[in-house]
Amino acid sequence: MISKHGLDYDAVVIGAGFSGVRSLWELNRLGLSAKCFDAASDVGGTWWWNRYPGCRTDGEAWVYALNFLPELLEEWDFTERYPSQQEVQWYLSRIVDRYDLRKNIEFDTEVKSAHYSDSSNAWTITTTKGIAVTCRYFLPAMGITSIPKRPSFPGLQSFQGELYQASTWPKAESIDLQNKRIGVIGTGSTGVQITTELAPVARQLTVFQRTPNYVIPAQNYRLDPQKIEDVKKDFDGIWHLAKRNLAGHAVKHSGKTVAGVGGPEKAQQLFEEGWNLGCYNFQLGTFDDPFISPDANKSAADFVRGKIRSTVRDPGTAELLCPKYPFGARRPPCGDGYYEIFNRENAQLVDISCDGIDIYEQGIRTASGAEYELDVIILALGFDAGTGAMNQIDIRGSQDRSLNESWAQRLETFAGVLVHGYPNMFIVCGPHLPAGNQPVSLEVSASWIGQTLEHMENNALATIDVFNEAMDAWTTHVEQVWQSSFLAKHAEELGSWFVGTNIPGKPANIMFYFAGIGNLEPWLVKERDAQWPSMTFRTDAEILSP
Ligand code: NA7
Repeated sequence: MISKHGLDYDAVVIGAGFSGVRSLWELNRLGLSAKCFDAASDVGGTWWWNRYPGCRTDGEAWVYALNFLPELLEEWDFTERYPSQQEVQWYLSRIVDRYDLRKNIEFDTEVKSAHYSDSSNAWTITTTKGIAVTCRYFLPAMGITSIPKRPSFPGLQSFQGELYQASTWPKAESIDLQNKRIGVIGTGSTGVQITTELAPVARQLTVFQRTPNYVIPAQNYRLDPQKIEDVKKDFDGIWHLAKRNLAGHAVKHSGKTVAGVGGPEKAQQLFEEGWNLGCYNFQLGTFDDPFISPDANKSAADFVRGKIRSTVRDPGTAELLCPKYPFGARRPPCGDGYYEIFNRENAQLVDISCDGIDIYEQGIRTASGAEYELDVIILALGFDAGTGAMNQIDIRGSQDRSLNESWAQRLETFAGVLVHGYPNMFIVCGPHLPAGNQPVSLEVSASWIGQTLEHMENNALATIDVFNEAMDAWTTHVEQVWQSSFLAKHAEELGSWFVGTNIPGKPANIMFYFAGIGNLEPWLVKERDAQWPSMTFRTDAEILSP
């Protein structure tokens, strides 16, 4: 397809994960020519890279999906409540083939820079392979967890066994971890999934824990035909619920407070019910106030700590696994059978909260001198989340302004989609979208981007830029929502990736919107319905004669 605007393409998308695929479909719908670059060798984005043992979603299958056409529902066929990495990657592959989008994607190609030219109103996108293409619309769709945190352990290169980083797990089928002495560094969602999966196959599994987390059972199960039919019948209802849930999950907020249910015994019973339903039912569906009221939070935290103590037989290990900070100040991982692992003969927990580690030829050594001989080390260190992927690219907007430098001062967007001074750049999935289940959030951002592009194309508008005041108003709102939570200061101190402080030297900035899609969507809908009053548009003629 030829660019309508005399450039190489009408649009360039970076990333072929959920948001990139969704954007390509939208661009196709509008009859715009598009090119998508992805560093991976196939579609999936984070679901292509994170092929570590045990990787699966912690969002339920019915909302970990795309939902822009009725046939997607008809053909929806996940097999588990929380789909595995392979299933999610296959799902996206099938969608790409279904809508003939593969031809638009250039795999194994990393984007190096994206520069906007004021005089030609074009973005030039260059790749590390030396490709340079021009386009009118630039759509970063790189998601929030694409850049792995780099390990900086002394001696890392000297290790003579097998070394894997979870988020760049090799594609080789031949990795055999059976009966090996495995060390896992990291106890976030990734580390929890790896630990649970590998404990039964390892000869010895050693988990190096710097900070304990509140791990909530996922309560995963296989989907039987009846469940699948129920989901398909109520798909709209499920998505309606997810859009109103603070974290984009199909869980109804209960309207109950811990103090208001008639005493601690009743509260305990409700926590237990949430625990048995799993993951976000416990976190978001049991009570409305654990993330608002310190007392309610303590009740939730005590409940989980009680579960840890009653599950883990060795009291010393149980205490090490009990977080001392408030529930939710870091993202609680979901995983079935995690705490039970520490009752196994072949599993041990090593507390490194006060003890640095280094890596030597045979394994891991703590600063206090203890040595752990290992055949395999797995790093599950997390991500440079939110802004990491965009900061890795040299993005320059109007007047050569660097996005990296702008965001180092303050992370600013309008509704997570536009940034003042970066005309025609539409972020599909990046910082400032609601925290939580990304497929639901990006459905909102991608369809709004499509509507805005349609408006521009239909009205011969060449550029869009958001007013600085509008961007400031949204950013201030995101910051105020975050600061109004008593969890904010704990998260910053704990080095949470919510604020970027898990990455040494990264300035603290709230990366996500904590008031949910139900509050984000009206900002975008109002904007569209009022004909984009917070945006300035220019025609081609205005660009040629400024
Ligand atoms: P997380 O949740 O950021 O967890 C990373 C883990 O790695 C965490 O336990 C960290 O300990 C640990 N870590 C990081 N650096 C070090 C060093 N230098 N030494 C020891 N331990 C370290 O990342 P995940 O990948 O598990 O999950 C991220 C999200 O991605 C997840 O919620 C899904 O949405 C997908 P710390 O806590 O910093 O002490």
